[in-house]
Amino acid sequence: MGDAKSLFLPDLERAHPVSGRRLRGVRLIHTHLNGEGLNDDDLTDLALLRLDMVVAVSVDANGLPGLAHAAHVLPLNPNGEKWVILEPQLPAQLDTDFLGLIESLEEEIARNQPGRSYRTKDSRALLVSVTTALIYDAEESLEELRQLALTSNVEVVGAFIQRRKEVDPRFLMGRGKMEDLILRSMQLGADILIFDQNLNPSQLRTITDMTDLKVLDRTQLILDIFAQHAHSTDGKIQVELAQLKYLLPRLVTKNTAMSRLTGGIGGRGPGETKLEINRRRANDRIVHLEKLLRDSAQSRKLRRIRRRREGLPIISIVGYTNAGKSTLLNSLTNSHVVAEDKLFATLDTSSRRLRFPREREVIITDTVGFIRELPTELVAAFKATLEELEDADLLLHVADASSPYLEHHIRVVEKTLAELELNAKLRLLILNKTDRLPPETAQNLARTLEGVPICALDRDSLLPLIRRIDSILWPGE
Ligand SMILES: Nc1nc2c(ncn2[C@@H]2O[C@H](COP(=O)(O)OP(=O)(O)OP(=O)(O)O)[C@@H](O)[C@H]2O)c(=O)[nH]1
Ligand SMILES: [Mg+2]
Repeated sequence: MGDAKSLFLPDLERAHPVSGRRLRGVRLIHTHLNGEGLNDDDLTDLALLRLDMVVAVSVDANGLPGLAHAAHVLPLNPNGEKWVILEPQLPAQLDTDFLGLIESLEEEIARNQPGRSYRTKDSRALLVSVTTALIYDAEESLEELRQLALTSNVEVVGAFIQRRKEVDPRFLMGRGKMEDLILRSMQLGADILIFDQNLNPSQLRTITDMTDLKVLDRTQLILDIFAQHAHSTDGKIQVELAQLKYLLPRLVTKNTAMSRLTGGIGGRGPGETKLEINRRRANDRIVHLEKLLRDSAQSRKLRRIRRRREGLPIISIVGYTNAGKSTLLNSLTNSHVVAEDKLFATLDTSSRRLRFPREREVIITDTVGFIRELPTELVAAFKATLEELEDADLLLHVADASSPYLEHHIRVVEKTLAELELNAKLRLLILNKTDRLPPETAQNLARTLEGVPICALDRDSLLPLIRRIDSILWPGE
């Protein structure tokens, strides 16, 4: 399999997929012609390829076998040791029960992974953040990533933050760190690495070249949730388009990497279908979907014209995801739009009529939530849904006042509105979930941020808001 200088390893994931096991079921036994023991490359292969064991037999000047050096990885341990190198022995004297050793190792690793269900493949993730940001910010962002993962029905088994002065645009993180990461994921029983930062195509390629774990980034995870939550025809088209456009430049030529993109999480298409990613077909599909969207743009336009003719003022609810937008729409209009403690529960716009005091009526619409670091292409993909916002006479910006990240969320929403060229619209900040705060805190926030405090779950708390909207829409009356 090699010569004096290098070793060629076949594509192990093809021949010996790891699925269901922790170790690969492959032992690498090779010779070292200069009589040296295990080197760094050997140990890297051991970890990255999840080998059961690596053995190097040294050879003396006469071509006779010298000592056999062997190493295997270790289960999660308090000292953070990654592997153990066994006492070197002459091959003829080796009396280790290798199979027994490996089986007990598998068992011990499994014991550290309670609740592992083999029926749901692809369900345990290790979250990774490689960042130049302060640890506090990285943790905030990772916490959100955890919520995203939960929404996507992925179990999170651990998190890994690496702070760097600069992030390398090609490699993201060094080989040594990558090795730690992959070993940790094996010890924790993770099948997926989810990166908090969006990976550019070359970063994704270097990482998938090093491991056969599934690799996703923040945007892919969000797209996966979108794919599960899109219901309307337009919504589904938009999601599939966004998925294809994001994934196409990231398609790695290796077939294995392709299948890693398609199966399970990250490969779910809208409406229970599987996302088909094949470079040539994908391009045709993009053209087709774009045409569909253009066609339905026409009927959306007619609908909007008809609505404007009715002359009712239009109010749109915007805000960070999970802030309580749908709950507010429901309470205001007594309706039953889906509202849940999940990120991106709402993807499709829905409109209701709302009756105001003095026999006045408005149309009020609920929209998809915003989130930090949503790539501009993704925002653009939602243009069709969001174009309704252009008609709005007033934007209600709902924020979760009980979130420790309130002010950050408000900034993200303002920034996204600016990107959508909606920042000239009249806006009213609403501080929701005040039931979770002491009353003075809510009052203080309302004063400093100039917002209206409400609890969207409690209709009685909405009266001041209704009066305020009334006075904005019909000033001086
Ligand atoms: N305690 C409390 N919980 C609230 C309040 N308003 C909403 N919630 C809860 O917050 C969660 C999210 O509410 P949604 O209305 O789905 O939020 P959303 O902004 O529409 O979220 P997405 O559509 O997912 O972006 C739900 O579990 C609601 O029950 C509130 O005033 N107080
Ligand atoms: Mg909603």
